[in-house]
Amino acid sequence: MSTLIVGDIHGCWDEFRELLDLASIGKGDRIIALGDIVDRGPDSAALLEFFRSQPHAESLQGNHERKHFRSFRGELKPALSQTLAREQIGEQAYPGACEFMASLPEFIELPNALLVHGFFEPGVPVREQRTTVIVGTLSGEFRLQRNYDHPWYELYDGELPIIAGHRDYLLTGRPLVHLGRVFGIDTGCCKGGRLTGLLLPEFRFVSVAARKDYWAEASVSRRNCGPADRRSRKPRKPRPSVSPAAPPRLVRGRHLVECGMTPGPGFGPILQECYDAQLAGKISTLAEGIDMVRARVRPTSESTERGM
Ligand SMILES: [Mn+2]
Repeated sequence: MSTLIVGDIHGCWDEFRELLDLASIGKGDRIIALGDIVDRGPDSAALLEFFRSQPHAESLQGNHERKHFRSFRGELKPALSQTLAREQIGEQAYPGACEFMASLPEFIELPNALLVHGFFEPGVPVREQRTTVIVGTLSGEFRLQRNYDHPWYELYDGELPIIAGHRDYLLTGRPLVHLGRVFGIDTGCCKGGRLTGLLLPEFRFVSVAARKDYWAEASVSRRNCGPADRRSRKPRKPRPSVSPAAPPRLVRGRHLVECGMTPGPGFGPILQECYDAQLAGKISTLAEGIDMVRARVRPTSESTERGM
């Protein structure tokens, strides 16, 4: 019997089915999603249905499931990704879906690995971890940033190898593996990356490419074409002009690698800067994007590259 651990699916039903086929998962095998099965992608409802109904499948609670049941209880305002998923799920099914999402565990301890959606605070036993840290909310992330000067995965001191989702640390479509003990397997499927799984007990990766950048498409089309009352009620700050079909990113993680940079958490801000420049019309070809990366990295390459 195999156990397939799956990174953040975010409503990407087609890629999830393809991953199960690729990993040759049958009814006798176990499937555990690391949470964030809903939001951003095209079919949150199908994922919820699958994990509610299949006895050999279970999911952790991610920060997105948490946002659903907390906003349903009136504890916070739903963001666009919850509003869109709620439409996919339907009003009739939504209360039950929230109840299911609230019932999901914050971690699962297997004999050979610890599974969490978000982060892990060093020196704290798993049962005493704060919910915000282990489920991966922003306040949990800020707590770690305030109190530690290294990313959590460099400080991980638990007994078992840990498998986490939530952050696409490398933005190259490849998972993060730190010292063979920490596996970060969210590889940004809903944003046009890949859906990654890890097969236990052998710790073998399986991965499929996303069919498209679902979140760019959904969020941009809703912002540009939302109901008139929604737009007029709350005027937004002017944004860089974005056409209804979000342009694909010119500069991607693999290009930073080609520029000689080592994959790491520093990739995110640089890639975002490049995409902002692209949307603002400052760069329009990959060559211009690479020039921008080189100009940004070169002046202080000795001092900054270590941080990447
Ligand atoms: Mn998450």
